[in-house]
Amino acid sequence: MSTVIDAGQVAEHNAKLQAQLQADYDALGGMLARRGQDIEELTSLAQGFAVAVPSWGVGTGGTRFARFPGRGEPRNVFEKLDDCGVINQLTRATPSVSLHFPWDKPTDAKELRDKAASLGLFFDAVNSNTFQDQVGQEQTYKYGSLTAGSAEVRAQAVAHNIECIELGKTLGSRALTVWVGDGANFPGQHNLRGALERYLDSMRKIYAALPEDWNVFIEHKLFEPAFYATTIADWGTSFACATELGPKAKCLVDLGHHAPNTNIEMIVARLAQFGKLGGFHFNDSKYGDDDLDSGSINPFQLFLVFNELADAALRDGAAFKPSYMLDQSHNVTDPVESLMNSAVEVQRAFVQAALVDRAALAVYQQQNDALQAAQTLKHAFRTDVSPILAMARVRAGGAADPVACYRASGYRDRVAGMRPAKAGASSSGIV
Ligand SMILES: [Mn+2]
Repeated sequence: MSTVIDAGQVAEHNAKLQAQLQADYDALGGMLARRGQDIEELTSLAQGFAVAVPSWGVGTGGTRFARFPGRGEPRNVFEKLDDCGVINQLTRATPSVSLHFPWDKPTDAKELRDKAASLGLFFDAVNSNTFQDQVGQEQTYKYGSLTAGSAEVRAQAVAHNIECIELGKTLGSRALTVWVGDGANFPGQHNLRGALERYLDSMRKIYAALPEDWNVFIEHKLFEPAFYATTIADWGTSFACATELGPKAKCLVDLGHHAPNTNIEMIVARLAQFGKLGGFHFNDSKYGDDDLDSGSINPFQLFLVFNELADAALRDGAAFKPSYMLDQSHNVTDPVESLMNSAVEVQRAFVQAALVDRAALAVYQQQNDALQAAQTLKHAFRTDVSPILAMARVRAGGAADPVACYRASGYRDRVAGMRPAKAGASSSGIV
């Protein structure tokens, strides 16, 4: 039984909404034309946007307290790919998947690559995992992995990362993302400088195993599970390590991995300026690393991040190509719906940033006209580009309204019948 949604159902859904969408699109096109902007160019731009879906995102997430699984959750990486295929089928904005090892470790990597290709998907960065112990593992990561005091633990963590690179090569990935939760819960528990020296020593070995056309992304995170001093806690440490390691090492910005009120768009500008912005894990946050749906709490911040990315793209041209990935935890929603919505919200910020009148902004900045400079950004942010996003999807074969189309398709009911719950099964962690 096929698990992707029938193309006829998508076409029928779009046909029902076609007249309404065209009217909204024409109205927006007229308004943008008066501003000197061509809606067709913006629609093409939207069609070129892509953000990777995390394999771990299609299962229900959870907190430190509990996980409440949903119906029809994928039980293995092949079923995860089916869900990712639906997300891309309806949004046409998520053609790639970011895998996480060992959760997604295939017995036959080529079979997995073929499965992805059959769904029109490919693989983005692969993620290593040295923040939990696996069955049968010799050394424990309880007291750290790449930074551990024990040489045996560090060697095991390095070997795992190199294995991820080898798997990624077979799967067609071009990057490894490394996040370590290593750190201390007590003052004095670690020698702060010594831990970072050991991290660099381990990362040099991983870096040496990277193929010529690969990157390694260093993901920083302020806290958790280490609550006193996380070794790679901030972008400054990440930048220093990426610089130390070499040109293939870059920094990955997970929006949720910062203190509340941190100016993330400025971090993005700094990393872009110095050629070290490798990519993103998009999500949203209210308090800490909440991993809420992208754009659900602070869409203006997301827009300001893309405003910096648009500026960097103008300055650096085609050479500027950070990787975009979602990284969220879906605790109370259908993960497929959350991921579709989130992909659209990130795409929305991308298109809104393209609406910024950069010539006018430069003049206001030169004139020290702070109020009008801010209004120039707000003007773009306040423009509802939904008809552009919907038209981009429909023209590419996606759904005018992905969530409505998904619900009408009965996909969740269908897979719930095919995927009976498996006791104790959970590989839906988030990083
Ligand atoms: Mn992340």
